[in-house]
Amino acid sequence: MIQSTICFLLMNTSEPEVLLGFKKTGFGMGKFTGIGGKVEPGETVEVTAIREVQEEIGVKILAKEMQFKGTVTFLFPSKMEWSQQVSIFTAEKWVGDPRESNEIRPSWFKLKEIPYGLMWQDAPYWIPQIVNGTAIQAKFTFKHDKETLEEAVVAPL
Ligand code: 6U4
Repeated sequence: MIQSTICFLLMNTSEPEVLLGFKKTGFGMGKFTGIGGKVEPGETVEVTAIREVQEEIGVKILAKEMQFKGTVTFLFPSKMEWSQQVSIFTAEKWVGDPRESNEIRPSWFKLKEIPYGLMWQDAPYWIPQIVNGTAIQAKFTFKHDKETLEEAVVAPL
């Protein structure tokens, strides 16, 4: 199965915010999620998470400033090549200001204003825990239409 990553940048001010990326092309086009992508041969998931954030929003994160927050598996039985195991990270420190790329338009959201209606259907089941600092292990199975959830299983890590 594909291995991939998602990293959420968190701004811990009096009203905490999370950075989400609007996917402009390819897989998940038109939806918001954290910043990430597929693990390339020879990479650790940490290296992938750092590389994808650099490539997609131009921000540098140091390995020691990234926290592993668990694993989420997305299963698409009607299109197994989309199924992926995603390592989830958060970071509260980075260098540079997020900027738009060909693939992603980044935006900050207050935690209470995360646009779940514009995200994958699994998002409200696991992203609240992640942005609140809880590590999880989760598995989501999609129906034949590859959009609607068939099953959601979420547990603390
Ligand atoms: P390419 O175009 O292949 O170079 P790459 O950036 O390596 O793209 P991409 O964008 O296909 O990979 O990676 C998929 C991204 O989508 C990963 O960050 C994981 C994320 N993702 C996949 N399924 C998801 C789902 N159901 N809900 C969610 N994020 C999902 O919130």
